[in-house]
Amino acid sequence: MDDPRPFASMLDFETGHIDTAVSKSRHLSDMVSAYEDQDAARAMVEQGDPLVYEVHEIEVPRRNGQLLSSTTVLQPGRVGDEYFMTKGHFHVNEAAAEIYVGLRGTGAVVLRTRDGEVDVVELEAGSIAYIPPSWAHRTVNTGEEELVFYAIFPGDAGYDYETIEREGFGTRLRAT
Ligand code: S6P
Ligand code: ZN
Repeated sequence: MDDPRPFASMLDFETGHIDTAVSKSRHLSDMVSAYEDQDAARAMVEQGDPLVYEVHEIEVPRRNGQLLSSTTVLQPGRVGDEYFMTKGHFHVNEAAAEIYVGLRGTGAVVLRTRDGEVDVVELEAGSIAYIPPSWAHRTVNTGEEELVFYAIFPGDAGYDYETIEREGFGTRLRAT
């Protein structure tokens, strides 16, 4: 991909849609093993396989010096008592930090290091959450409406989902 010319995209703070973005959807069937109660997750998949989240990304070259950005629209809902969440990942480039700007809804970012240290940062409209290098991150919707946030991260960050699929985050956010 060539270096882009300067450009502006339009972000709808309500829906999270970006006019120039490429979108992808994650349904529950894409992430059954992320939830503790996998029997409950499989039952929900059979009953209609709900949409859990969508990501709308502004595409730029995936290399050092570029900045990727995207919105995530995370649905409200639960599998058993565990809130809907993203899969979560480390960046392949461990030096790559990230910023999340909360636009709508209520939730949290769950983070962990490779050594298993865990942290949780609240995310709501107006929050600016800082994800330092080397911290894996997953967002969780603890509210009753969609959780919408805008993410900015280095073009060469990359996604390591496998470590999280194998080891999880060491903590789960549940309805009490
Ligand atoms: C990318 C950034 C977000 C997530 C998105 C979906 O570095 O952290 O755009 O990709 O929230 O989460 P996940 O874990 O499925 O990529
Ligand atoms: Zn990330």
